[in-house]
Amino acid sequence: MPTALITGVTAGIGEAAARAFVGAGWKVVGTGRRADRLAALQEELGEALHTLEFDVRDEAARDAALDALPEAFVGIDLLINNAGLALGLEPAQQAKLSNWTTMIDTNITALVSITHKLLPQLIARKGAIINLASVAANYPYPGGNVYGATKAFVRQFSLNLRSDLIGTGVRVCSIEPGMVETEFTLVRTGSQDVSDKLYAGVNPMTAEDIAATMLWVAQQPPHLNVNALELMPVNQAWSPFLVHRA
Ligand code: 8X3
Repeated sequence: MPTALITGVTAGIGEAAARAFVGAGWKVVGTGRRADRLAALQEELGEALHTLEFDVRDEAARDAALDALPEAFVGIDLLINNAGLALGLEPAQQAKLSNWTTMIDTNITALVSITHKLLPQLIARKGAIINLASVAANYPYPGGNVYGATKAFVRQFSLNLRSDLIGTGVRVCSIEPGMVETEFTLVRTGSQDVSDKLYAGVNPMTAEDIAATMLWVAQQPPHLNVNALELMPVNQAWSPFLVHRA
């Protein structure tokens, strides 16, 4: 049974991915900050899941947890870098610097750091990495400023990893979803009402949709690498360029 390490399993896509991979017969190491949610998921998924409580930005806590994994979960075959967030939709000139640094610390620094830590075992096991980017990596939008830039980093880091890892057998994929109804917009705006209105009538993608896509990517034959996959709900597309007239 292969083992996947999934960051951020306490909600949304990460939680759905933990269910999907356990359901497909994988062992899962699931990380998150919220102990109550980790315990509920543990209760639900049983012994195929091992939960680790830490903030991905806390390298010391992360290393202590990863270095003490029980024997059955030692050796990661697939790293799913799911943990990440958006904070704020204000224009750059009104944004809080602390929101920007939190997004950079979580979406970039923590992702790079855990990838660096696990690369030796992923190479030894000819494993795989699935990084959660976003359509915001590929298209600018008002208020996307640092969030989109962090996801552009995730996409390009994924592609560059592939260049360096050629010959190792390690596969790397950047998953780039558009609108998925999760806690994402509540976290971004602090308002359940704003979140509900954003998704109303859109029939957005679900966490389960993206988890199923991740599982499909992981289940491809070892000679095939899905470099990047961009997904949107049918009811989301692009807008014309903004033009300001004086
Ligand atoms: C966020 C995607 O389309 O909700 O990663 O801005 S979208």
